[in-house]
Amino acid sequence: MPDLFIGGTWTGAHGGRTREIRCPADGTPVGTVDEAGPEDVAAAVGAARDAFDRGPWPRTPAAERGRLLLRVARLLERDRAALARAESLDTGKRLVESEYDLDDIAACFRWFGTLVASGDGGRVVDTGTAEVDSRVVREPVGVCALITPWNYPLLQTAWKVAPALAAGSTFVLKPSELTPHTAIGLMRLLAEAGLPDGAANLVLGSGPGTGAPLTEDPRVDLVSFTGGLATGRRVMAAAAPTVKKVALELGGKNPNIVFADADFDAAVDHALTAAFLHSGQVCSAGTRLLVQDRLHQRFTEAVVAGARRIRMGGPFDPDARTGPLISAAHREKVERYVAAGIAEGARLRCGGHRPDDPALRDGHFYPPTVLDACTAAMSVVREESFGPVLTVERFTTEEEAVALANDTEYGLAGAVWTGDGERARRVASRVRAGTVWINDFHPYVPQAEWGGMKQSGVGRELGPSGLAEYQETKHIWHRLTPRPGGWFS
Ligand code: TXE
Repeated sequence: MPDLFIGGTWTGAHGGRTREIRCPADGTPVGTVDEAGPEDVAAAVGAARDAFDRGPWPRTPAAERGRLLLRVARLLERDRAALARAESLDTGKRLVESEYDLDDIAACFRWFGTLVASGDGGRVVDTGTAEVDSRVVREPVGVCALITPWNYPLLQTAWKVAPALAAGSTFVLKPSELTPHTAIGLMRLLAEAGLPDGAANLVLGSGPGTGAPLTEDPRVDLVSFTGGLATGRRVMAAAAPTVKKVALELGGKNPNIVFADADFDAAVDHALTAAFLHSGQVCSAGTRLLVQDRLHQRFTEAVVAGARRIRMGGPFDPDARTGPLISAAHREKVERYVAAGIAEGARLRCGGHRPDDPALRDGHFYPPTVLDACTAAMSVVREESFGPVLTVERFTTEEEAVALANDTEYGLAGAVWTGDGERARRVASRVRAGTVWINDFHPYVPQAEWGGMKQSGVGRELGPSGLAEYQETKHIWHRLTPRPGGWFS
């Protein structure tokens, strides 16, 4: 069956190009999918444009759009096992993590479905005269290009698809070329749920070959992108000539600040999850551990001991606690950052080389790695390696902790650990990031906004703002009894 979904029809790529997908855990072939080129992208944008300008979806009442999203949530729950398996084969991540993701994905559809169905119906503006009915309404933004990465393929897709559809917009989705299978699965569910043809379109392929033409097409109104900073800058530049709206989520170098009065065991446990969950391939990973001087030695030793105990393995290995990196090229990038850190004076405390275990030989595995004695000048501290690499820096005062935390061009997330509630709130308010956890790391809920300050991005996903990204506001001024204004007479 062909894999591109354009105007409600499954179709192959122009020229018949395909791409083979292999599991990062052991290199086994997972499937071969169609690879879209510029002609396919143009056709998909045309279908989305037509569905927006002439189709029923943007004109479907909000309550009905909400009901469709709730149907999609139920279908996701029905197909949870198969979709989780597909996600794990594409990404190499543990099956249990993909299953958690599927629960979050269904919850995301449910949240946006409920939010839009409860609709605010616009706002009446008091103009000071009964002769005018003035209201501000929300309308769908139009045709959206949704471009997603490989670390949480279906989850990040859901964060865009669900609000776009809730708003009544139409879209063309381009998932990462490395992890296309669950996007195909989602398109099938949207069609099964009764979404009109052309409202949802799927193209598969590389960034330059498929993603770039999508960001340049003048018929696209908004580009929502999650991925790396360098690509995000390119997407923004490509959107500029036709002044498309852009929403960007571009990762982070997230500080995890631990004061000496923190709950020691909880802070150590969460420092490990913060840095090594999904082998560090998480935009909000707590990669910069900032520890107060007098706790530094004991805390770092405990983190190193914990990191050494983390067992790596493939998606279906019940004893594994983390999986491989996404690709050979990505592992080499992580290795270069670790080597650069050591060359710049960091002290390697654990990890730092490929595993010897023959069972892991065919996968892109890289062990949890801790670098101590780091400084903010090092590239491994400043740039996103996006692997299981934790850097440790020390601070003495609260002032210093805040300065170190904010010494980054990113601003996605961060955490502060302390037993002092006053200090926790002070530090949380001073860390320039879109999410700050106090005595915790990583939880999120679809009701709360997610996104970055500084170069971590533009706009917010999730929460009411996540829906507003896919809407335009319009002021409608209605004079109830027309009469001349008299300005020139
Ligand atoms: O990401 P890209 P890559 C970071 C992480 C990682 C780095 C590079 O640091 O090491 O990015 O990863 C599509 N026009 N994050 O190269 O290139 C691409 O096909 C339009 C953080 O995999 O950003 C894919 O669908 N689209 C991040 C998507 O962009 C283009 C998650 C992301 O790929 C394009 C992943 C172009 N010119 C990586 N070039 C996070 N924020 O969570 C590529 N793409």
